[in-house]
Amino acid sequence: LGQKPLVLWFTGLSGSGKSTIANLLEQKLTAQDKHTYLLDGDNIRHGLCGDLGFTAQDRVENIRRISEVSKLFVDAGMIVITAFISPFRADREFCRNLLAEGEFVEVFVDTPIEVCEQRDPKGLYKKARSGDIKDFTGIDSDYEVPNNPEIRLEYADESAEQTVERLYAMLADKGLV
Ligand code: GGZ
Repeated sequence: LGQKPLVLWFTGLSGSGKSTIANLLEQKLTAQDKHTYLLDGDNIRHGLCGDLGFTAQDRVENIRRISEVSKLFVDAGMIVITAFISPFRADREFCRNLLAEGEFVEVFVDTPIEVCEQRDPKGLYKKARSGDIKDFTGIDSDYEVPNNPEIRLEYADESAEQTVERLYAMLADKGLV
């Protein structure tokens, strides 16, 4: 296949753009005949993790399961792309430590909370502010910023397509794709 199996682990706030960017990146890699698999809330939180909510304990378990599944896909030779908030450093490091050196690529989608809250595509920030939902990341639940991500996607006022081109260039520059 001419591809290096690895996990592109996206992390960032709700509304940061993780899923949108991850989806576009997957399309781009697939168009290059790369064998990819995208894990996100749609295929994980309804099935494998359907029993979990958003307490700290449940998030830890969510990320643990996703990490183990990611490892299996990497063993199968795939480029795995994950798009979860994954707010806790220790849980991201858990996944890193499951994999071999260089197989875990942390992609921090560093969109300011003000921008995420302005976007609020599902109205969740509004509900979190009014107290209708609790334990919301960035409001009343922690997001631990990555200290040393392989990639930090700085926010820019640009289209998602432009962001993905920027990301792709960074990945290519590091020889990761
Ligand atoms: C954060 C929540 C919450 C709470 C529901 N906190 O923007 P979205 O809607 O589509 O993405 C968010 C998603 C986060 O699930 P993850 O599996 O990525 O979280 S974690 O990695 O922390 O386990 C948001 C929605 O679920 N959502 N309630 N309280 N996000």
